[in-house]
Parts: sequence; structure tokens; C-alpha cells
Amino acid sequence: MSAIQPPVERLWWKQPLDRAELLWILIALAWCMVLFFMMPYWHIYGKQNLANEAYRMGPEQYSKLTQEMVDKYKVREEGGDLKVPVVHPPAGGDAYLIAGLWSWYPILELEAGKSYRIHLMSMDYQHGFSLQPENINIQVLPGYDHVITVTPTHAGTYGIVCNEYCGIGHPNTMGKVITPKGNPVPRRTATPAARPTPAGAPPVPTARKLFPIPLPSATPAAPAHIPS
Ligand SMILES: [Cu+2]
Repeated sequence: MSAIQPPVERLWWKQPLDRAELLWILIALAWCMVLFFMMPYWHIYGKQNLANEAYRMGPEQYSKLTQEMVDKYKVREEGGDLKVPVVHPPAGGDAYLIAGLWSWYPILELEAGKSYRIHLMSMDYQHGFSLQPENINIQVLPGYDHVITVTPTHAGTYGIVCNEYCGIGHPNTMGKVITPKGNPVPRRTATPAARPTPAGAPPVPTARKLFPIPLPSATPAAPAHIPS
């Protein structure tokens, strides 16, 4: 039988199945089954399949949540004239990232060893979240709040590259995730602790509420000084 010439028997599908043909069909089926069951196996025991969640949400509501996080936890700005806010969200909490034409917003500063729920959504078209050099890749769509739970394992600066072509500014659709060395407490946390507390009043809880991490010994919980 030739693959180029028409079959000798015109009604070839009525011919009995050849033994070799049956054998290859069974081998292919068995391999399909192996790969099928490897998917949940890799998800549970492997390290390459992300556990993620997705929720329907409008881009307006999502951008509102992102802006609320930025206003609450912004520690500085980067990117020169672009003034991209760097946000240090509380460990164990939610962190929002917006993909749009043509940038990622804001820059996230995460602590190594702490887990975060990172939310991703596009404001316009399909974009790609590609975290480098870790090589974590996720499609980002408008209308879907895509949540991944991540724990940065070591300090460094990670680049976010858009890996879904999104137009003329696609090569500029980049962002950043920073995991600082030694997890320095951002300057902002020190401010409420330095504020004098009136005698007898409970300590100002703001710093702990914003960043539930132990404050360094550089800011000792000294009793409030009451001038006599
Ligand atoms: Cu793109």
C-alpha cells in the first residue's frame, strides 16, 4: 500500500484491521493514558504546574482594587519619569498586577519565604505574564481575575515580560517583581512605631496591621517619654 497512490481496494475501510495497525493503535492509546494521568500527578507531586484560581471580575473593579493596594502599601517610585509605584503588600496577603497597553502596573516588592496571592488581569486585550528567569507563564485576559499563590524562594529582581503579542508596544510591556535581600522592612513601617504614644494607651497597631512581620530591633518598643 502506498501513501501517495490511491488504495487498491477502493472501500479500504471495510478491510479487516491489520495486526501491526492494531498494535500501534494500542501503543498510542496506552501512551495517551499515561500522559493523561501524568497531568494530575504532576499537579500534585511536580513543581511545574501552578495551582491557580480564576474569578470573573470587571476591569473597573479590578483596577479599583489595585489602586487601593497601591495607595495603601506604596513604598517608593521607580522608572524615572514613568514614576511606577513600588508596592510592598503584606506577607500572606493579596497583591494585584495590571496588564495593559503597554505596561505592567505596579512593581511588587515581595519578601522571600512568605506566600502571596498574586492577582493578574488585563485591562484591554490578551497579554502574557512571563516571570523571568523563573519561567512562570500565564495568559492574562480582561474580565478574569487570575490568582496564583506564590512563595518567592530567594532574593532578586524578576522581570515580567509580556509573551502574548499585544500590538506595537508589545516589546515594552514589561514589569518587575523585587524580592529584596534580607527582607528589609520598608521605611513606611518605621513611621508609626516612632510616633510617641500617650501614657496608658495601647501601642499604635498600624505598622503590624500593614506589615504583619516582626519589626527589627532598630525600632525598640521603648516606653513613651513623658516630660515632667
Ligand atoms: Cu504583549
